[in-house]
Amino acid sequence: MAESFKFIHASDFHLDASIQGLAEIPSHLKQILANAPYDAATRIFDLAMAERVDFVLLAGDLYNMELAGPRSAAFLLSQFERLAEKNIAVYWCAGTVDPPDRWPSSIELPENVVTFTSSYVEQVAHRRGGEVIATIHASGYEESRRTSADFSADINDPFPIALTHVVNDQFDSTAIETQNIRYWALGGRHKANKLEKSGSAVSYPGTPQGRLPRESGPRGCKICRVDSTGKLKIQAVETDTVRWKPQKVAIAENVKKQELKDVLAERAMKIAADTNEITILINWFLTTTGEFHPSIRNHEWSAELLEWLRDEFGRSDRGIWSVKLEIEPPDSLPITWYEEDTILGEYLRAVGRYQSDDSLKLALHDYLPNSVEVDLLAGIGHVKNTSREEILRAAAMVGIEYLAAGREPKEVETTQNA
Ligand SMILES: [Mn+2]
Repeated sequence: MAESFKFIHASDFHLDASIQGLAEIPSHLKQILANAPYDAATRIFDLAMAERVDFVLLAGDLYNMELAGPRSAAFLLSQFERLAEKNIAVYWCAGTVDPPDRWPSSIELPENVVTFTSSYVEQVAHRRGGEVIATIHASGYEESRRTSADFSADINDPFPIALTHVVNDQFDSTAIETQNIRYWALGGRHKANKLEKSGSAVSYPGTPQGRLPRESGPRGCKICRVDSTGKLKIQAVETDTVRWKPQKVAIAENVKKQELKDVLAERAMKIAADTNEITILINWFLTTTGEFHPSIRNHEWSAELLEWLRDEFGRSDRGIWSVKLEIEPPDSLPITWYEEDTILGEYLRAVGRYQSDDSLKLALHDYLPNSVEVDLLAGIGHVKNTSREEILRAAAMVGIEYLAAGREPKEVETTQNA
C-alpha cells in the first residue's frame, strides 16, 4: 500500500492582465475588477493551505514577466512563502509569458519552489519523509512540440505526472498516449478541460479568473486526490471573484416595457440567488420573435432598460452588473418596406442585393475616414463570410432607425431576411 496524497493543479493566472469588455467601469467595481486575478489566485493558495496538499503544480502563464510591474512577482513570492511555511512544494513550468529565468535575479525564490524553464523534460521525485510519492516529468513551453512523446515514465515509477504548457492545441490532447503517465497537468487553455483514458487523465484547469466576455462561466483550478490504492479523484474548484454570464432572452417584438422588465428581473434575481461572494457581469442579448416593431429598437428605450437593470441589481459590491443590452435584428421586416418608392425602400433593396449576392464586395474601407491606418483597413475591408450576414442585418437596422422612425408595420406578410 502506498501513501495517499493530494495536490493542486492550476495555470494561466495572467495576474497582470485586466478584465476587459466594459466600456465604463462603475466606481464601486474598480477595485474588485483590478484585484480579481490576484483574488482568484489567492483562493488557490488558500485552498492549498486549507487542504494541506503535498504540492502545487503551476502549468505556466502566471504573469507576463516582460510587461508586468513588480506587483505580480511580489504577490507570487509572498504566496510561495506562505506555502513554504507549511512545507508545501511548488512545481512551476514556464508558459509563453513567464519563463522563470526572467524572474528578477535579485529576488530569490524560496526553496520549496522548483521551476522548469527548458524545453527538454526534467524529472523530479517528490518525497514525503524519505519516500517518493510522485514523479514529476516537467518541461517549459516549447514552440516546436507537436506530440506528447517527449513525456514517458517507467511503469514502476510512483505516480508519474507530466507538467507542461501547450498553446492552442499544439498537440492533440485526444491523441496523447498514456506512456505510463497518470496525470497530464497541462496549461495554456483558459477553459477547463479533462479527458480520462485507460488509467490516465489529461487535464487543463483553465484560468482561475475569466477576463473577457467570451471567457464566461465559472473558472478555477483542480484538486487531485490519490488514495492508498493509487486511485485518482479530480475535483474542479471555482476560484473566480468576477464572472461573465451572458444572457439570451427571447421576447416578442411587440413586448411592453413593463413585461420586458419583469422578464429581466426574474432572470436577474435567479442569477443573484445562485451566486454569492462573486460579481456577475452580464451582457444581455435579446432575441425577438414576431413582426418587426419599432419601439423596442429605439436606443433610448434600451439605454433606459440598461440603467434600470443597473439601479435595480447593480449597485452593490457582490451583485450583478449589466454591462450592455443588445437587441438582435428581427427575423423579418415588413415586405412592403422593400417595395416602397422611398429612400427607405431604396436602401433596403440595396442591402438586399448584398444579402442575396455574395460576390458583391462590401468594400467598407471606401467609407472610412482617410485618417484610418492602411493596415487597419486590411482587417476591416475584407469581411469574413461568417460575419457578412450579421453586418448586413445590422446595416438594415441602422437604415431603419433613421428612415423608418415611428412607423408601424402595415402588412402581415414579411420577408425572410432583415
Ligand atoms: Mn494563457
